[in-house]
Amino acid sequence: MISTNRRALLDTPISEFIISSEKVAHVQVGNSAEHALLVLTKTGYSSVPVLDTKYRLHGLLSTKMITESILGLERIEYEKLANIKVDDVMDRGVTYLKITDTFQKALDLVINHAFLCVVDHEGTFVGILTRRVILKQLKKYIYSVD
Ligand code: 2BA
Repeated sequence: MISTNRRALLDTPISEFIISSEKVAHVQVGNSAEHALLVLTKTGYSSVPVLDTKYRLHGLLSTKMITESILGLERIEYEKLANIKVDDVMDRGVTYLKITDTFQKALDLVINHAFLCVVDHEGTFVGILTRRVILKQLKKYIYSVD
């Protein structure tokens, strides 16, 4: 019985747990690092997806990536922010999930990633899956088996 429930959770499609794209803070390819820093600071998220106008996923951008790009020898060179583009500093090697992937795959990946971007069959960004949501589901499962 327990193992059946466990299998059921592991096989659950991730589509049930996604935070949909309209609720996800993001920046666009071509935005300046100055604008991106504003978005990151205002939303409070340490890292957000980088999308194009067709909502295709290009990478991830964090405050750390921006700060490192303006780090001079003795000071942070804030005046450079307006001339640096998101594309110049983002991480392009994004680990992502497909909408058809299961909870099991997400569980494996959230060990090393605070969140994962999710794309549909055409490669369009549909939202994110966060470590918080995965942990909540795991907690629910653990408390339900006795
Ligand atoms: P972080 O920004 O480093 O946030 C780590 C955890 O801190 C979050 O875990 C959440 O529990 C809490 N937190 C941070 N900012 C918050 C806020 N503005 N409102 C509510 N809670 C906040 P998770 O929820 O598991 O999220 C993991 C990561 O996913 C976040 O890392 C962030 O990079 C990204 N993320 C989550 N929700 C997002 C959204 N709506 N838009 C863009 N990125 C999001």
